[in-house]
Amino acid sequence: MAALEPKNTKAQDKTEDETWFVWPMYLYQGLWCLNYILEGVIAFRTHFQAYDSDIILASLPKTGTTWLKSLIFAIVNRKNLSNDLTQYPFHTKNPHELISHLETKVYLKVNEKLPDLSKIPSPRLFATHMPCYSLPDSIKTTKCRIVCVCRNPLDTFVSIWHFFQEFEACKGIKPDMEMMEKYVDKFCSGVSPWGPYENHVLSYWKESKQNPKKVLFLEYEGLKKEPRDHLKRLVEFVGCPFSEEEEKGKVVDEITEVCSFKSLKEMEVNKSGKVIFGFENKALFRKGEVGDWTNYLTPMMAKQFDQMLEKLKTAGFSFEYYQMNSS
Ligand code: PAP
Repeated sequence: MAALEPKNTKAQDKTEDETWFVWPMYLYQGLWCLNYILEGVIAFRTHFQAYDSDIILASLPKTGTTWLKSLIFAIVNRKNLSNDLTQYPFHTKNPHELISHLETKVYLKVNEKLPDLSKIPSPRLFATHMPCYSLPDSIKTTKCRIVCVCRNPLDTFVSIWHFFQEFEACKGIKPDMEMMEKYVDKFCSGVSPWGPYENHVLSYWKESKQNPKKVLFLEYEGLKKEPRDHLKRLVEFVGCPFSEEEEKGKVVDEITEVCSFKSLKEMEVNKSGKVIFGFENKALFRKGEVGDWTNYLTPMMAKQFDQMLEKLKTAGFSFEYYQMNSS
C-alpha cells in the first residue's frame, strides 16, 4: 500500500506489518492502525471539515474515552437534562452511540465522501483516537476545541489486554503469560493500536502547553481523584461554565454521579447491549480502577515500561495525578 510509508521513530522503523490479536496492523504516517480502521483513518484525514464550534475528544484506546464521552455529552446538553437523572440518554444509549468516533464514523472507502455531518446540532461532538499530529488540517486551522484524556501506560496496557480478549473474533485465543509478555513488548516498543503511546500523549500535551485555548489535557487519574474540579475545568474549556446557581445546586454532583463507572456499568444498555464492532458494551466497563496493573504485570513486565516513561520524562512530561514507579 503506497500510503503506508515508514518514518523514523522506533515503531516507524519497522518495515514488517504487525498483528494485534487476530488483526493485521499497518503503520500509516507514524500511526499504528488496525486493518479495519485504516480506510476510515485516511478518509477522516482527507475529508473531515471541522467547524469552529466543534468539540473533539481525543484519547488513546482504554484511557477514559467512554467516561469523557458521557461527561462531555452531559455537560453540553445539561440544560435539557438536569434535575432528573432518568432523563439522561445513557439509560438507553452507550456513550459511544452519542458521540461518534470520526475515524470509525467515516468507516468507508478512502475515496467515498463522508456521511453528512452538517446536520448534527451545534456544538458538534466528536471523538478520535488519533494523535494530534495525524489530525486533519481543518481541526488544526479552525477554532474547534480538543479535550484530550490520557492514562498511565501500565493501566492502559492492562485494560487493552483484557478488552481485546472480549472481541468475538478473539474468543478462540487462549492468552497466557507468554503471550502477555509478547504484547507488553509490542506496546512498549510503540506497536499498539493508535500508538506509539508516548508519541500520542506528547503530541496533545505539547499542544496543550502551546495552545491552552485549543487543547485541554486531562488525566484519567485526575478525573478519578478530583471529579468536581475537573468538571469545572471541562465546562469552562468547552465554553459553557456553571452558573452560580448551578454551582450551588445539584447539577455538578448529578453529572459526576450519572457518568460514574458504577452508574454507567449498571445501566441495562451496558449490561446487555452491543454497539461497536463485535464486542458487548459491558467490555467497556471492566474495573475502572487506578493501579490495577499491579494485579497482572510481573515486575519484569512492568520494568519494560521504564523506557517509555523515560522518554516522556525527557520530553518534560510527568503525570500530575499518578506516581509513576513501575518497579
Ligand atoms: P475505549 O477506548 O474502547 O472507548 P475507554 O472508555 O477509553 O475504552 O477505556 C475503558 C476503561 O475505562 C476501562 O478501564 P479498565 O479496563 O481498567 O477497567 C473501563 O473500566 C474504564 N471506564 C469506563 N467508564 C468509566 C467511568 N465512567 N469511570 C471510570 N472509568 C471508566
